[in-house]
Amino acid sequence: MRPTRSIRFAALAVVLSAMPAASQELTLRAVSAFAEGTQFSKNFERFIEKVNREGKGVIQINYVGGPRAVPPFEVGNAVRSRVVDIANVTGAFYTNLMPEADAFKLLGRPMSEQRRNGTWDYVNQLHNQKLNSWYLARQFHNVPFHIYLNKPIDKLDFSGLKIRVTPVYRDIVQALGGAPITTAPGEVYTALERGVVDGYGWPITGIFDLGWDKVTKFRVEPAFYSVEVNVLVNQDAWKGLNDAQRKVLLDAAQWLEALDAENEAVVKAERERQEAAGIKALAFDAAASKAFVERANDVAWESIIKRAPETGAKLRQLAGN
Ligand code: 173
Repeated sequence: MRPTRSIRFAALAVVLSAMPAASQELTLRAVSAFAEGTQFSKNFERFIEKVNREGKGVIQINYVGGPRAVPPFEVGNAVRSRVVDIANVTGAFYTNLMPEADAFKLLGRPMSEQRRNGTWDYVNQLHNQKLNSWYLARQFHNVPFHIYLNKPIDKLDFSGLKIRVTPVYRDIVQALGGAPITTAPGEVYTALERGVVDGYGWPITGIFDLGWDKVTKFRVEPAFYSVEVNVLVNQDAWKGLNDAQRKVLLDAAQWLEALDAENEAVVKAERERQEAAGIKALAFDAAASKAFVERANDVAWESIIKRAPETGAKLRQLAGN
């Protein structure tokens, strides 16, 4: 006797539901807001390798690449609308969608602590609501920013200087009399080479990646704020994952955050490398340096709280600075 169509269909359904996890391997599409292989993409790329190694048969990540795939200031929107499933991006690049993202540079405690004291939870909620994404990991809390210049200054005053910025540096550059010009990292070299700007904001690490050392004379001391580069997962993609798939991502995220322990040595090596490349540190006395850092913090909070009164104030409370 031949099985009826409905029996055959039911049998197929049973077979499908009993298939091993291997057949359910899921692939997420990823981009980075920073160029491939450079300082602020590197650890994300290590994270992807780890997921692809440990997630065989469960979850994989297809790395589409850096800014050639999606322009840096569009990456937040791309993860929000699920043009990509997962992104490596700094909050400074999506303040158009989340003005208070500018405050993440002021959250400088180690991530292990931020996960314990409620900061991660709150920042995750903000991402859920405003970026339709899950705040999977944050990197580089212990790497600070600097202003680099091609004209010397004899006090901490940027009057008459055009300085390339992102939202990270805009308020302090303006407060000290400089003229801020916003560009993506990919335009910094040309802007310096052509003299469109006299300097730029950037972390202590990474200026060699795109050859900026060749067009940089000075680094202003002191350092300020705290780099934050986040791994965000589109929330619909996140909700669609099963427990095994989430576990692979969560374990790799924890590992990624722990890589920040390497940064102390990376920062030290980078300062030495800049010195060897002839980039001169412009340092000022202790009182002026302290005033600069305090001013940088104050103008940033003021500007964030003006744009996002409630959430900005809550972030300031969590930051404790
Ligand atoms: O300068 C920038 O482009 C910027 O805002 C940034 C943020 C985090 C890491 C590196 C650069």
